[in-house]
Amino acid sequence: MVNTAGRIIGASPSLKDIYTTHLTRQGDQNSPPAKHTSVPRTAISLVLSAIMPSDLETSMETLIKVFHKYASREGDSGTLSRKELRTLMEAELAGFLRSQKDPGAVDRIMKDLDTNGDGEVNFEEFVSLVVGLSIACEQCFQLHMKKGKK
Ligand SMILES: [Ca+2]
Ligand SMILES: [Ca+2]
Repeated sequence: MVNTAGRIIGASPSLKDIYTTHLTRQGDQNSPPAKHTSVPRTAISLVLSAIMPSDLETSMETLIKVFHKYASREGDSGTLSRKELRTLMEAELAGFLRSQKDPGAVDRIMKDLDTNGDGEVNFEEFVSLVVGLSIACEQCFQLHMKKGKK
């Protein structure tokens, strides 16, 4: 009596067999069990998402890249100093900075962002600035849409 595993090892399976066995096993982990026709589609979408990230994935990557571009300029390469935050805001958030009448806006923002009080802005603290501004922008967007409908 030969079990399934024995047959697979003994019969030197073709590449196609290995491929379908591997993908079927992967499919089994995600219910409902994948039919053979849906397996290639899963493989294609995995490849596509690696080549063509979504808008949101691209935005997240951009956020990380922008942060590190400025954070790596001086001192700790993983955090923004006051000077690095100023440079980042002048280059990347120029419109927002212009809208702040207060000449000490960057210092005030720095103080607000630095929740752990170490005098530097880490990525987590930086993201709260982006989230805050995004929420404000989205509210403007909603108002604009409502006006457009009337
Ligand atoms: Ca730094
Ligand atoms: Ca901090």
